[in-house]
Amino acid sequence: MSKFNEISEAVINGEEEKVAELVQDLVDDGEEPSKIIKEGLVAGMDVVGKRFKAQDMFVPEVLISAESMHAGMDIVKPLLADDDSSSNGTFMISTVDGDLHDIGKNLVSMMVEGAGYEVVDLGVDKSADEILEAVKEHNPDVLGLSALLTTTMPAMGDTIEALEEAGIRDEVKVILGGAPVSQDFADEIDADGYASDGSAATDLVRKFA
Ligand code: B1M
Repeated sequence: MSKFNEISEAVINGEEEKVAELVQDLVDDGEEPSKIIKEGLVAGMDVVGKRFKAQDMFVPEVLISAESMHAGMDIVKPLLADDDSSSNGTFMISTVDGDLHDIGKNLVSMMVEGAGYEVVDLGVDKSADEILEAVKEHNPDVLGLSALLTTTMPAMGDTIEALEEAGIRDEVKVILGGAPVSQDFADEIDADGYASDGSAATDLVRKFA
C-alpha cells in the first residue's frame, strides 16, 4: 500500500497520531503538500463521506476522522503558506448561516492562502449581517461562501442581498462552493462564480483579486 493510501486508511480509521506520522514522513521525503492533501487526506474524507451516507459510519466516527484529517492538515498547512506566490489581495471565507460543516471551507482557505493571498476566515455559521459587517471591516477582493446543506444554501442569497442593500455589492466578488451548490445556483442568486473544490476556488480568486 502506498503512503498516500495509508494516510487515507488512517483518516478513515480515525488514527490521528498515525495520520500525523505518515504525513510528516511524506513531507520529509519532499512530497508536494497539495498532493498529500488530495491523494491522502481528502481521499480518506471522501470515503468517510460515502460511508456516512451509506450509514456505514456514524457522527462520532466521522468527527474522529475529521480530527485525524486536521492533524495532517496542521502539518501541511504551513508548507502551503510558504509557497512563494506573490500576495495579491484578500480572500474572505465563511460558512453561511446555520452551517457548521467546515472541513471543505478550511481546505479552500488553506489552498487560497497557499497561493499567496491573505485569508480572513470568519469560521462557521455566520449570518448575512455578520458577513456584511466583516466585509465592511476587511474590504476583501473576494468573498467565498460555503454551504454543505441544501437548507443553508438560501443563506448564500441572503448574504448577497445584504451586500446589495448596503450598496457594496460591486466592491467584492462573491464565489460559492460546497457539495450541494452548482454553477446554476450561483447564476440564479447572482454570485460571481462557483468552484467545485479548493483549486477551482483558487483559480477564481486569481481571476478576481
Ligand atoms: Co453533515 N451532512 N450534517 N456533518 N456531513 C452532509 C453534508 C450530508 C450530505 C450527509 C448525508 O446525509 N449524506 C448531509 C446534508 C444533506 C443535504 O443537505 N442534502 C448532512 C447533514 C444532514 C448533517 C446534519 C443535519 C446531520 C444531523 O444533525 N441530523 C448536521 C448539520 C449540522 C449543521 O451544519 N448545522 C450535520 C453535521 C455534521 C458533522 C458535525 C457530524 C460533520 C461536520 C464536521 C465539520 O465539518 N467540522 C458532518 C460531516 C463531516 C458530513 C459529511 C460526512 C462530510 C462533509 C465533508 O467534510 N466532506 C457530509 C457527507 C458528504 O459530503 N458526503 C455531510 C469532505 C470535504 C473535503 O468536502 O465539504 O464538500 P466538502 O468540500 C469540498 C467541496 O464541496 C468544495 O471544496 C471542498 C474540497 O474539495 N467546497 C468549496 C466547499 N466549500 C467551498 C467553498 C468554495 C469553493 C469550494 O468557495 C467559497
